[in-house]
Parts: sequence; C-alpha cells; structure tokens
Amino acid sequence: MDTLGKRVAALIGVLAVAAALAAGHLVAGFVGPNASPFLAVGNTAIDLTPTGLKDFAVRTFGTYDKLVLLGGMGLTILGFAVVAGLLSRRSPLPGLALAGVLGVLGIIAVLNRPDLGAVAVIAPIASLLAGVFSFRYLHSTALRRSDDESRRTFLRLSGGLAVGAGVLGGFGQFLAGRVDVEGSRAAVGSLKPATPAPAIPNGSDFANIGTPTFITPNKDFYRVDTALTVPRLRAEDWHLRIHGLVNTELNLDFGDIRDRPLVERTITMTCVSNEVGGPYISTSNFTGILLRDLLLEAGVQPDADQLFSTSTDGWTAGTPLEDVMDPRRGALLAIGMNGEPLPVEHGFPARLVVPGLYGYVSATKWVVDLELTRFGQKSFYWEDRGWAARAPIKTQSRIDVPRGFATVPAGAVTVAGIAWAQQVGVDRVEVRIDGGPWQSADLAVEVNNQTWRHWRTTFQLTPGSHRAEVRAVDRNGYAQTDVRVPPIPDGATGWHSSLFTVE
Ligand SMILES: Nc1nc2c(c(=O)[nH]1)N[C@H]1C(S)=C(S)[C@@H](COP(=O)(O)O)O[C@H]1N2
Ligand SMILES: [Mo]
Repeated sequence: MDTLGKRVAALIGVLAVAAALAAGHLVAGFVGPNASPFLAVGNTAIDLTPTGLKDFAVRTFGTYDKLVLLGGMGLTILGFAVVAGLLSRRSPLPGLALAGVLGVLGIIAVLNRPDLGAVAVIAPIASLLAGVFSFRYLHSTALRRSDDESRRTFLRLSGGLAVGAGVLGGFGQFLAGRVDVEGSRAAVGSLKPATPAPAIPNGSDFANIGTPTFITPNKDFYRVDTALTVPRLRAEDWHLRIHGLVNTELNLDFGDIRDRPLVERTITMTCVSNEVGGPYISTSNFTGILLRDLLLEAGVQPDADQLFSTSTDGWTAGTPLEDVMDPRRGALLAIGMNGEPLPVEHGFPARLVVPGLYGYVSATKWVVDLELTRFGQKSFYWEDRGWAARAPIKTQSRIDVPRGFATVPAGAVTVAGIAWAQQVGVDRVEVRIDGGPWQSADLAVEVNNQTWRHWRTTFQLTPGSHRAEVRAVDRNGYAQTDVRVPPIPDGATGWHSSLFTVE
C-alpha cells in the first residue's frame, strides 16, 4: 500500500502540528512563556498589523481581540495541517515542508521579540524537530500498515501522540503560570499613602442617573495593550533601571519604591484610540512616588528632552521630559490603584501615569527601564507605527444618557455625561437638541483639573426622534471643535451625539 487514505493523511498533518506546538509550549515553560512559537508568532502579528486593522480589531472585538487573534491563528494552522496532510498521501515531502516552514516562522518570530533572549530560540527549534520527526514517523508507520496488526500500531501511536501533546503542552502552560504573581501581589498588601488624595466630594458624579461612578472600580478600568499574554512579573523580581542622560545611573527594587512616603493622586486616564463617545477613559486613585523626585535623584542632564520607558514585554513609550518634571502635573511611578497593588493587567508591580497625556506616550505598564534621551534619537512603539510623538489629551465630552437608540418618556428628558480637559479644567458643557440653541449643563463638583467632570441638563421634549449633541469649553476658552478627525495620529475630535426616541 503506497497511498494513504484521506482521513489518515489529514490526521497525520494535524497530529504533527499538535506535537510541534506542544513541544514549543513545553520548552517555553522553562525559558519564558512568550518563547512559545504560537505566542511569538501572534505577538509578531500584532506588531506588524497595520494600524487601521488593529483599531478595527480593538473596536470590533473589544478586549476579546486577543482571543480572536489566537483562535484565528489556531484555525489557520489547523487548516494548513489538514491540507499538508492531504497533499502527503504518497510522499511525506509536503507535510515535512509545512513543519519546516512553520518551525522557521517560529524561530524568526522568537529571535525578533524584544523581550526574549537568544536562548528562547530553543522553544521553536523544539517545535521544528517535534513537527518534522512526528510527521515523518507517523507517515512511514501509516504507509507500512498492511494488516490489522500494523493498523492497530498506527492507531496506538496516534492516540499516544495526541495524549502526549496535550499533557506536555499543558505542562508547559502550567510552568508558564508558575510565576506566582498573584501571591506576590497579595504579599504587597494594601498600600497606605503618606499623602492621600483628597476625599472625593459628594456630588462629583451623576452615577445615579447613568454616568460612570467618579472613581472607576479596578475591575471596570478600561484596558488597552499589545500584550497577548499579560506579563507575570513578581515584585520580588522587579528592577527599575534609570540611565541615559543622567549624572548617576540608578537601579531600584520594589522595596526602594514601596518604602518611600507614597503619594496618592486622582487621575483620569484616556486612550488615544478612543473614538468620539468611546469607552477608553477611566479614573482611579493612583498611589506611587513622584517621577520628578526619582529623576532629580539621578540628576537629569540639560540636553535630555524625552523620558523613554520600556516595559518588561519590550513595549516602549516616549514622554516629554518637561511634562514629567512639571511639579503641577505630578507624574507618577505608580504601584497602586484605589488602595490595592496595581492589578496584573494594569501593570503590576509598577507603571507610569502622567496626567494629561494619552496612555501610549506616557502610561507604560510593567515598566522596567527609564532612559533619559532626546526626541528624534530614539523612537517608541506607536511612534514607529505612524502616531504622533507628542500627544496631550484633547478636550472632549461624551453623552451617557439617553444612550443612542434609547426610548424615553415624553416630558422632562435628562441628558447627562462626562467631559474632560486635563490640565486646564472644564469651564462649561453645552448641549443642544436637534441643532437648536446651546444650553449650559449643570456641572458636578470638580475634583481636580486632571480628572473628568460629570454634567447633566434637562429638556422638555415632545414625542418623536431627537438628537442631542454636546461640546465642552475649557478654562482657556477653547470650545471643543466639531471637526471630525479619526484617532490616528493624535486623538479623535468632533462632537458626540446621541439619537434617541421620545414616546
Ligand atoms: N507595556 C505596555 N504598557 C502600555 C501599553 C501597552 O501596550 N504595553 N498601552 C498603553 C496605552 S495605549 C494605554 S491607553 C494605557 C492603558 O492603560 P490601562 O490598560 O491600565 O487602562 O496603557 C499604556 N501602557
Ligand atoms: Mo492608548
């Protein structure tokens, strides 16, 4: 018998790929989770994805974009495996070629990851070898099966391989998760700032009628990052290096930060990829130390103008040094959010928070390296992908009620939402219905000028469909522009509107 049945051929392709992925995942359990060729290829895909497509993915899938990417990759590989198997009904060459190509792809991806050392390459090499050898072996065994005895041998072999791949891959997953970051976070315990933020006054939000709560609970804080797997960095293993254009290089560990008098500040963070009316804005009490104090300790040299920060996963941001050093702005190296250590997804053990700047130029999570440098000399992650090098948050506003396409009873209709003009403060919020005259909204109590300001106002409306529009005016007298621009390159503008029905 020298031609394999279709089902057997496809099965061999799938099993060989499973063995390859499992072997890589297992070895990655030892040398670093992101060395798993599957994840390395996924991360490379994220970094290479054209910005427009990535925006689309984030908008369409929300935080599920990463699951969708991994699922899509899984199905694609499965498809290739089946096709390569079917093409190998006589000669094993197509299958071997696929195993080789996938293996080489994994090797290239791992070698190009900014967060992996050279030894990580043994993970995709293990994949390559496992893929090639298991395919070769299964293929020759299947071709040899001429009687029931060899048929059983093949079935046993395939079953064993499937189970083995599952067990080894699972073990790799277990090893990757063995870095006990939750334990480390629990050991840090609650954080008591020496200088707490002023208590949030009553009347700072209209959450009872549908705006967000003034402080966003940690579990509801928006999340945006490129990390396919959240970095698991224990406080015990964390080090921060401060170098570049400084007089003295500093190397700090977690205790060096936690044991200082901590400050707490109430800050609204915003993502540049937020569309007009979008959800990527949240407010928290951040605890940490002033970045300014830390940099003064290192001694900043006069020609530095950029603070270049790097995450443990290789992601980078560049922040104007004058903003970092501005005492009124109060940029933080933060280790806590709302009294707890930072949640793992929000940067445990330490991140940057710089009020008034979009997150992509300022809010590095899992930060491990701060380099004083110059703009133009070193470019950062999103700058390399076409976004602006400098990005202060734009004055914007959003309608939260009535939601678009809601139906509300006729009579007094309340329109409410949020507005923000970080660093300057919101002076006024104006709302109009169906292009009518602008009406000034009631503003909630101001907390500080680095946070959002909630607003509400009421209109008498007759049955029918109506459109509410909102604009904020900041304390510099700047009235939010109605010119619609997309998030790229430095943040969306335009008035948010809500179309709803009155009955
Ligand atoms: N390491 C790392 N830090 C990062 C990012 C990232 O992709 N990787 N994204 C940034 C962006 S674009 C934003 S808006 C904020 C979001 O922080 P959050 O997820 O805690 O809300 O984190 C910033 N810090
Ligand atoms: Mo962002």
